[in-house]
Amino acid sequence: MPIGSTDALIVVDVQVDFCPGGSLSVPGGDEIVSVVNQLVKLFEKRGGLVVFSRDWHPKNHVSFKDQGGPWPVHCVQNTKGAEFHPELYIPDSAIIVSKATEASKEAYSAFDDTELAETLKEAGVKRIFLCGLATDVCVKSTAIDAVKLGYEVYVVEDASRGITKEGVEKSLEEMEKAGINIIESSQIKQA
Ligand code: VGL
Ligand code: ZN
Repeated sequence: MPIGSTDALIVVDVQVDFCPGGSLSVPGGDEIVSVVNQLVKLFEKRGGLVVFSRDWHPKNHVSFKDQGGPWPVHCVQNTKGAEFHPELYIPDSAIIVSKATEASKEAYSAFDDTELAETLKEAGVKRIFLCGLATDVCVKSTAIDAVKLGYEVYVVEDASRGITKEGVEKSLEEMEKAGINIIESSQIKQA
Protein backbone atom coordinates (compact mmCIF):
# COMPACT_ATOMS: atom_id res chain seq x y z
CA MET A 1 0.00 0.00 0.00
CA PRO A 2 2.26 2.85 -1.21
CA ILE A 3 1.78 6.11 0.65
CA GLY A 4 1.86 9.35 -1.30
CA SER A 5 0.99 13.01 -1.29
CA THR A 6 -2.79 12.52 -1.33
CA ASP A 7 -2.69 10.46 1.86
CA ALA A 8 -3.15 11.82 5.37
CA LEU A 9 -2.22 10.24 8.68
CA ILE A 10 -4.32 11.45 11.61
CA VAL A 11 -2.83 10.57 14.99
CA VAL A 12 -5.62 10.87 17.53
CA ASP A 13 -5.02 12.06 21.11
CA VAL A 14 -1.72 10.40 22.03
CA GLN A 15 -1.58 12.50 25.19
CA VAL A 16 -0.20 12.01 28.70
CA ASP A 17 -3.63 11.65 30.36
CA PHE A 18 -4.58 8.78 28.01
CA CYS A 19 -1.39 6.85 28.76
CA PRO A 20 -0.61 4.74 31.84
CA GLY A 21 -0.17 7.09 34.82
CA GLY A 22 -2.58 9.60 33.28
CA SER A 23 -6.05 10.43 34.63
CA LEU A 24 -7.99 8.60 31.88
CA SER A 25 -5.48 5.92 31.17
CA VAL A 26 -6.05 3.70 28.14
CA PRO A 27 -4.55 0.23 28.75
CA GLY A 28 -1.31 -0.04 26.75
CA GLY A 29 -1.75 3.50 25.46
CA ASP A 30 1.98 4.15 25.51
CA GLU A 31 2.76 0.89 23.67
CA ILE A 32 1.69 2.43 20.37
CA VAL A 33 4.17 5.30 20.42
CA SER A 34 6.98 3.56 18.54
CA VAL A 35 4.73 2.19 15.78
CA VAL A 36 2.99 5.57 15.49
CA ASN A 37 6.39 7.24 15.16
CA GLN A 38 7.32 4.86 12.32
CA LEU A 39 4.10 5.71 10.52
CA VAL A 40 4.63 9.44 11.01
CA LYS A 41 8.15 9.16 9.55
CA LEU A 42 6.90 7.15 6.57
CA PHE A 43 4.15 9.69 5.77
CA GLU A 44 6.61 12.53 6.22
CA LYS A 45 9.08 10.89 3.80
CA ARG A 46 6.40 10.19 1.19
CA GLY A 47 4.94 13.70 1.31
CA GLY A 48 1.70 12.75 3.05
CA LEU A 49 -0.09 15.11 5.39
CA VAL A 50 0.44 14.40 9.09
CA VAL A 51 -2.14 15.62 11.59
CA PHE A 52 -2.13 15.26 15.37
CA SER A 53 -5.39 15.81 17.20
CA ARG A 54 -5.48 16.59 20.89
CA ASP A 55 -8.27 16.60 23.44
CA TRP A 56 -8.06 20.16 24.75
CA HIS A 57 -10.64 20.83 27.44
CA PRO A 58 -11.25 23.89 29.58
CA LYS A 59 -11.08 22.96 33.28
CA ASN A 60 -14.86 23.04 33.72
CA HIS A 61 -15.63 20.83 30.72
CA VAL A 62 -19.07 19.20 30.58
CA SER A 63 -17.57 15.71 30.12
CA PHE A 64 -15.96 15.78 33.59
CA LYS A 65 -17.57 13.91 36.51
CA ASP A 66 -17.53 17.05 38.66
CA GLN A 67 -19.70 18.68 35.96
CA GLY A 68 -22.05 15.70 35.69
CA GLY A 69 -20.21 14.01 32.83
CA PRO A 70 -18.87 10.45 32.42
CA TRP A 71 -15.10 11.02 32.60
CA PRO A 72 -12.52 11.98 35.19
CA VAL A 73 -10.89 15.37 34.64
CA HIS A 74 -8.46 14.94 31.73
CA CYS A 75 -6.55 16.85 29.06
CA VAL A 76 -7.11 20.27 30.58
CA GLN A 77 -5.64 22.95 28.30
CA ASN A 78 -2.02 23.88 29.10
CA THR A 79 -1.54 21.22 31.76
CA LYS A 80 0.94 18.31 31.81
CA GLY A 81 -1.86 15.78 31.18
CA ALA A 82 -2.84 17.48 27.93
CA GLU A 83 0.68 17.32 26.49
CA PHE A 84 1.49 14.86 23.75
CA HIS A 85 3.33 11.75 24.93
CA PRO A 86 6.93 12.89 25.45
CA GLU A 87 8.33 10.33 22.98
CA LEU A 88 5.86 11.07 20.20
CA TYR A 89 7.68 12.27 17.06
CA ILE A 90 6.01 15.45 15.82
CA PRO A 91 7.52 16.84 12.58
CA ASP A 92 7.64 20.62 12.17
CA SER A 93 5.32 20.26 9.19
CA ALA A 94 2.61 18.50 11.21
CA ILE A 95 -0.78 20.05 11.75
CA ILE A 96 -2.16 20.17 15.31
CA VAL A 97 -5.93 20.08 15.75
CA SER A 98 -7.36 20.93 19.18
CA LYS A 99 -10.83 19.59 19.90
CA ALA A 100 -13.55 19.77 22.57
CA THR A 101 -12.29 23.18 23.57
CA GLU A 102 -15.69 24.56 24.53
CA ALA A 103 -16.83 24.03 28.16
CA SER A 104 -20.45 23.23 27.36
CA LYS A 105 -19.90 20.85 24.45
CA GLU A 106 -18.43 17.35 24.16
CA ALA A 107 -16.69 16.50 20.90
CA TYR A 108 -15.08 13.12 20.30
CA SER A 109 -14.38 13.53 16.60
CA ALA A 110 -11.39 15.57 15.42
CA PHE A 111 -13.76 17.00 12.77
CA ASP A 112 -16.23 18.37 15.30
CA ASP A 113 -16.01 22.17 15.37
CA THR A 114 -12.45 22.20 13.99
CA GLU A 115 -10.85 23.21 10.70
CA LEU A 116 -9.77 19.66 9.91
CA ALA A 117 -12.20 19.06 7.02
CA GLU A 118 -11.11 22.31 5.37
CA THR A 119 -7.42 21.52 5.89
CA LEU A 120 -7.74 18.06 4.28
CA LYS A 121 -9.70 19.45 1.37
CA GLU A 122 -7.15 22.19 0.70
CA ALA A 123 -4.32 19.65 0.81
CA GLY A 124 -6.06 17.46 -1.78
CA VAL A 125 -6.24 14.46 0.55
CA LYS A 126 -7.96 11.34 -0.80
CA ARG A 127 -7.24 8.63 1.76
CA ILE A 128 -7.19 8.99 5.54
CA PHE A 129 -5.22 6.69 7.83
CA LEU A 130 -6.10 6.85 11.52
CA CYS A 131 -4.40 5.64 14.67
CA GLY A 132 -4.11 6.65 18.32
CA LEU A 133 -6.32 6.75 21.41
CA ALA A 134 -8.90 5.66 22.11
CA THR A 135 -10.06 3.16 19.46
CA ASP A 136 -13.54 2.93 21.05
CA VAL A 137 -14.07 6.68 21.49
CA CYS A 138 -12.22 9.36 19.54
CA VAL A 139 -10.56 7.19 16.86
CA LYS A 140 -13.93 5.62 16.02
CA SER A 141 -15.79 8.91 16.03
CA THR A 142 -13.19 10.58 13.81
CA ALA A 143 -13.13 7.60 11.40
CA ILE A 144 -16.93 7.62 11.02
CA ASP A 145 -16.93 11.36 10.30
CA ALA A 146 -14.18 10.87 7.71
CA VAL A 147 -16.26 8.25 5.90
CA LYS A 148 -19.29 10.54 5.99
CA LEU A 149 -17.17 13.20 4.30
CA GLY A 150 -16.48 10.76 1.47
CA TYR A 151 -12.92 9.71 2.26
CA GLU A 152 -11.44 6.26 1.88
CA VAL A 153 -10.62 5.48 5.53
CA TYR A 154 -8.13 3.08 7.13
CA VAL A 155 -7.78 2.48 10.88
CA VAL A 156 -4.41 1.04 11.85
CA GLU A 157 -5.35 -1.39 14.57
CA ASP A 158 -1.94 -2.10 16.10
CA ALA A 159 -1.19 1.64 16.24
CA SER A 160 -4.35 2.24 18.31
CA ARG A 161 -5.61 1.20 21.76
CA GLY A 162 -9.06 1.36 23.35
CA ILE A 163 -10.48 1.87 26.83
CA THR A 164 -12.24 -1.52 27.07
CA LYS A 165 -11.83 -4.79 25.16
CA GLU A 166 -15.59 -5.04 24.51
CA GLY A 167 -15.63 -1.41 23.39
CA VAL A 168 -12.86 -2.06 20.92
CA GLU A 169 -14.53 -5.19 19.50
CA LYS A 170 -17.85 -3.37 19.05
CA SER A 171 -16.14 -0.35 17.55
CA LEU A 172 -14.16 -2.39 15.02
CA GLU A 173 -17.40 -4.05 13.90
CA GLU A 174 -19.20 -0.73 13.71
CA MET A 175 -16.39 0.80 11.69
CA GLU A 176 -16.24 -2.13 9.27
CA LYS A 177 -20.00 -1.84 8.73
CA ALA A 178 -19.50 1.84 7.94
CA GLY A 179 -17.01 0.90 5.21
CA ILE A 180 -13.83 1.65 7.14
CA ASN A 181 -10.84 -0.59 6.45
CA ILE A 182 -9.17 -2.08 9.53
CA ILE A 183 -5.50 -2.74 8.79
CA GLU A 184 -2.17 -3.50 10.47
CA SER A 185 0.81 -1.15 10.27
CA SER A 186 2.82 -3.87 8.48
CA GLN A 187 0.45 -3.54 5.49
CA ILE A 188 1.56 0.07 5.09
CA LYS A 189 5.20 -0.28 6.02
CA GLN A 190 6.07 -3.06 3.60
CA ALA A 191 4.77 -0.98 0.71
C1 VGL B 1 -11.39 10.53 24.60
C2 VGL B 1 -12.74 10.03 26.39
C3 VGL B 1 -12.89 11.37 26.68
C4 VGL B 1 -10.55 10.04 23.47
C5 VGL B 1 -11.54 11.88 24.86
O1 VGL B 1 -9.65 10.79 23.02
O2 VGL B 1 -10.74 8.91 23.00
N1 VGL B 1 -12.00 9.62 25.36
N2 VGL B 1 -12.30 12.28 25.91
ZN1 ZN C 1 -12.09 14.28 26.55
